[in-house]
Amino acid sequence: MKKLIYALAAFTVLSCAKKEVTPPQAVMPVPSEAQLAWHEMEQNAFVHFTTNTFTDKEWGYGDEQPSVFNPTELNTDQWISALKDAGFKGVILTCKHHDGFCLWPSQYTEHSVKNSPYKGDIVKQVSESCKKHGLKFGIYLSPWDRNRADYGSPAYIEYYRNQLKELFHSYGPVFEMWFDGANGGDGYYGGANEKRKINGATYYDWPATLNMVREMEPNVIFFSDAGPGVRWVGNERGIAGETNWNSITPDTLYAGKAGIENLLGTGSENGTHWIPAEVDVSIRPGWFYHAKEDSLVKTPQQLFDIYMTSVGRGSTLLLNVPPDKRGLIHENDVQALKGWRDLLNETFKTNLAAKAKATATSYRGEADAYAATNVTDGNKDTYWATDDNVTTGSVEITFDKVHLVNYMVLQEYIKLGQRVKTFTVEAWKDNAWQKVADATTIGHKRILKIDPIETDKVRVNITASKACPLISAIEVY
Ligand code: FUL
Repeated sequence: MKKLIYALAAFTVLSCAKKEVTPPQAVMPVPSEAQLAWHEMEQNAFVHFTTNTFTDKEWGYGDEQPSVFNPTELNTDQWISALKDAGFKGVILTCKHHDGFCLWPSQYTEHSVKNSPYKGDIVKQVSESCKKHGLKFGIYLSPWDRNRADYGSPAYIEYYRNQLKELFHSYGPVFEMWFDGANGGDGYYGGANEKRKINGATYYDWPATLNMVREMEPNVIFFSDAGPGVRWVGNERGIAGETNWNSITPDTLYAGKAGIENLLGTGSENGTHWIPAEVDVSIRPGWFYHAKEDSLVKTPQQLFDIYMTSVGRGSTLLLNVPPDKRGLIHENDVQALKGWRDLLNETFKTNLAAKAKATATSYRGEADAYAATNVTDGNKDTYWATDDNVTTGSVEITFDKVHLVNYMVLQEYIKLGQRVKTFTVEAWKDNAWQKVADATTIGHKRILKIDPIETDKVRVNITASKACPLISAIEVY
């Protein structure tokens, strides 16, 4: 009897061991924890505000008098609550734009709010409003400074770094730091009124500056054209590539400038570094407020389209909403943001796939941990996966009844790398599968608009993938 019990126990142990399925290996590169958090933010706001708001310019020359900066009703709570209501998770403020005027009373220059009629510390106010409303705070500090006499010399680099220290020590935590690559050459430069050329590759000594900032804020995400945290998407129209790899090989960005915008938009399938594209675009034609553009604020539908070509293509949107001369977000912009939010809420209200039946052509080791139901369970940390040697496969989702389908939302489990190269979507109609979409990458999120179709089941076919696909969510609207 004893022997039999031992044998049974051994059998149970063995069969359990057999069921243990190893998790998929990462496909490099993978995002850092901070980059993952950035992906999940999806929607951040940019705020452009300086003397330009009062002089009606886009690029101040640097000779503006601080006295022109005079917002009479400034209320950063009004900005941040309007942005929060629209769904933004973070805000990046132009603490200093190319004209050199500082929105905080920096001890290193007289060219700041401290010498303007408005005396207050706007960086402080914005960072505090962000804290109050639960949004993250980010900093834009223009490297190009058209006001400084020392711009172009080593002294300016020290000035720039001192300002970074002031900002990071006084207004953190800072989730993202924006390094703008623009440099138009000419400027006031303390009265020299001339053109100054710097060597962009060497003058700023970015590695040293980045290290200095990392010491103050280890998790900060650095934006620049080429990263290292996030890259520019290559245009200011709100459009990421339909194929959008989060990876890119930084050196190729500099190797040949031709076609660089396209490369930034699409990334490279075999890029060596995880540097996802950030989509920066303004709600108005300009980055700064101009009364003449009050009628040109993007409509809710235009903002929805931008959402589709940014968040819907696996990027994070950085939408600029500039305060006006009063120091308020203009009524037209607030209205447009509201209308946009309503459109998003309405479109993505009822996920027809939530808790729906899901089956797959195969799943990893036939283990529940990797079954198709993971794509409809509403948990982003679980995913459908195939065996290592299987790089194609389908997931079928069956609804309770026939529904009208307009949108598909897919998500990859990017923690282990971006994999999917191509996929199609089909809907069951008239007793046959009809192809409704044909697409390439997924990444953090892919949203597809499809021609409305009445159906009771849909199928996602992964047709090519760098390694076994890992799909964490499929939603249907
Ligand atoms: C550009 C700047 O020159 C614009 O003024 C704006 O700040 C935009 C976001 O980046 O490079």
